[in-house]
Amino acid sequence: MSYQTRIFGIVGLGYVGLPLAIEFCRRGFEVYGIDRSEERVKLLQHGKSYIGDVSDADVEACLTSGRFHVSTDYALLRKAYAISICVPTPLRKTKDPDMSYVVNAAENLAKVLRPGQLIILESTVYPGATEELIAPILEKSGLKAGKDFYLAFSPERVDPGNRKYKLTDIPKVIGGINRESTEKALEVYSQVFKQVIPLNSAREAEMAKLLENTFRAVNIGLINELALVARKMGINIWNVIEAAKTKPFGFMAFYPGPGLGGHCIPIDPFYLSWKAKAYRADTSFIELADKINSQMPAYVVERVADLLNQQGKALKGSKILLLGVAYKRDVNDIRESPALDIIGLLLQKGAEVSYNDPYVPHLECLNRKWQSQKLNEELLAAQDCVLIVTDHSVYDWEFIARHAKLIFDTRNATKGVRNKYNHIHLL
Ligand code: SAJ
Repeated sequence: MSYQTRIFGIVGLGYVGLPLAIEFCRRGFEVYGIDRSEERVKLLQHGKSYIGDVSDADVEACLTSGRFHVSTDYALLRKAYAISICVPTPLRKTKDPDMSYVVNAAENLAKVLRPGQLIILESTVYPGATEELIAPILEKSGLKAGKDFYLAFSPERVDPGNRKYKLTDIPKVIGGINRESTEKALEVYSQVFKQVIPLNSAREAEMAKLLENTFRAVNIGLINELALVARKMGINIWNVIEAAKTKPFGFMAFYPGPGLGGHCIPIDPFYLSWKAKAYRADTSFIELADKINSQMPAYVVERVADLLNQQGKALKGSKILLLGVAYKRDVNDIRESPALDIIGLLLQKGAEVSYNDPYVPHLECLNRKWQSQKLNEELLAAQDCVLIVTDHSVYDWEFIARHAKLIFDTRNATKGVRNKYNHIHLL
């Protein structure tokens, strides 16, 4: 590789872009990271990370190498050979894709694009977005996509908090808008990722990502529905899942929960269903899974109300402590967390709500500022119901079970201690 191809650019230094920047820098690339947030740029320039999976030392080491440059100015990207776009692709309130961040990045890139550069979109988008939306924007530079510059899609597969798989251990799928674009992207990414998987088009790569995450959303919806069915039948769904898991093939365990949180799973399937509508194609599984998953917070509140009712208590005026507000175990991210819906519903019914989450010291939601309460005997004993929403590994379930009067466990977190207590109830 000649020198200039060892210069890598990244637009968007969030939970996807920053780890990618660090990895490329570690591999000896000169890295130019662009973010629109002055604050983030300043933090990085001072060797500070704001992403859980990236330490200050990681950032410091890259800065010390002299090969890590961070700025808000896209002009620096003129020096880069390959440039990865890692900006958010959320949903609008109407559950339609919000492509504004990607469009903004592409428009800024078009102003600095040079012949021979390679652009790789990593943000999750609908099938066809790279070719139909991004390529024309970049061609405002006067350069032709696939000929004067190269363009590919490579889905981000960052799994926040996952200690088992390092970023570069996770195979990297790549699809270019033409063969040459795929080959150029493979050449670059194969220097950093252990395994790169070339596909025939950007659309295949876009669709692969949506399949991965729609698969999860639909299966989580399935197990949530079966959890409600099993409960009506007086069957412990958690034991049933453990039994089904003993089958060494043809089964993958999913678990019921309080709802579907995070920045991927509740969102990505709607990029697919939105585009499918343009082809008059049905995506009823996506809609159905969303309907079931979205109803889980209300179901949880209904169960808590029933449990209190059995003690002659109304939800109104009862003290409810949520354990965990993050969207999943051992992360500090509250995006789309079902805990927020549960808090809103409990407040609507007049409950006195508080929370503890060691990963989320404070929370702003429902026009209120909340602090994570110190988890001790007094706090637990004072509750009419302790509601386990996120089963962080740090929780001492024996201690919690011993001091709480009533527990509703939406994660089967108390499986190791439940047999000693009869005040613990399961989703
Ligand atoms: N959830 C359940 N039951 C399950 C699994 C998850 O209720 O059996 C809930 C979680 O509590 C959470 C939501 O679903 O609220 C999403 O959980 P997730 O395990 O899918 O975690 P995410 O959102 O961090 O998904 C990411 C995805 N990674 C990328 O998009 C790059 C996903 O593809 C990964 O498979 C997933 O991490 C993972 O395996 O951890």
